[in-house]
Amino acid sequence: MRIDVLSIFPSYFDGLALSLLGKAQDAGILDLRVRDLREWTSDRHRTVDDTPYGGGAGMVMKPEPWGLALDEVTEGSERPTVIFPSPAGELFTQATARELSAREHLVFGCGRYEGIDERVFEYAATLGDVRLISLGDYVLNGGEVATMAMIEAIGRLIPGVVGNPESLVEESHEDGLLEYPSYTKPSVWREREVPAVLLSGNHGAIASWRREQQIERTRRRRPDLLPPEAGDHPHS
Ligand code: JDH
Repeated sequence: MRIDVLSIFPSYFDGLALSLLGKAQDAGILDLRVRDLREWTSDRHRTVDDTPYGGGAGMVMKPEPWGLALDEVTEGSERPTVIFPSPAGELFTQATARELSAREHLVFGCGRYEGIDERVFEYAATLGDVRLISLGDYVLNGGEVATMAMIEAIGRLIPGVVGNPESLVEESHEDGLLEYPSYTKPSVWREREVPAVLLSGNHGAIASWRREQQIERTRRRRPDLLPPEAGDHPHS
């Protein structure tokens, strides 16, 4: 998979190469290219922002550098997926990560200030499939942190990126439940004991206990993921 990132803060992405994604890049599974949007400016001050038409607070990213940058990084690409992180976008979920992990070429356009001139999204739609995606319902200062989170979530779904294939096998069950709690040695730590069932060697009992824990955690935090319980909907 090829991933291009356009940002005025390219050094944000240095950490990605250090983590598990670095190995994938060395192995040629992932081709991550981070570019400074200011490469596509031509004025003395390398300007990427301007005042908003219609007035209002803050600055807006001007379209010209974006147009040139998108032309260059999508050149010769069949049908890239162009992603603009945005607080107004569709919410990013594991299903989004899975869908995007199957694409051949992703381009992330990281906005700053109050966002990007709207015409950039229209123009990008002539080059590829455009997605406005939000990392979550809170306000960040720009698209970089959202892009890093999305690349990490997408990257670990690409075969060969995650070191331990078993951890992906477990996830691929995709039963929609949250994970069970994990423990390691020592079996007693600061007066806290590991649940006895996990030390029992009874693999059936362990599997049942873990499934119960998953259901209980899911009921507490994401009741929408569970089927309605019998007797849970009184009519009077
Ligand atoms: C991209 C610039 C900063 C800050 C206006 C929006 C009131 C607009 N989950 C996520 N949160 N934030 C982002 C994100 C933020 C970005 C950019 C992504 C580019 N910014 C910015 C404030 C506004 N504000 C909220 N309204 C309720 C108006 C942009 C993001 C993602 N992904």
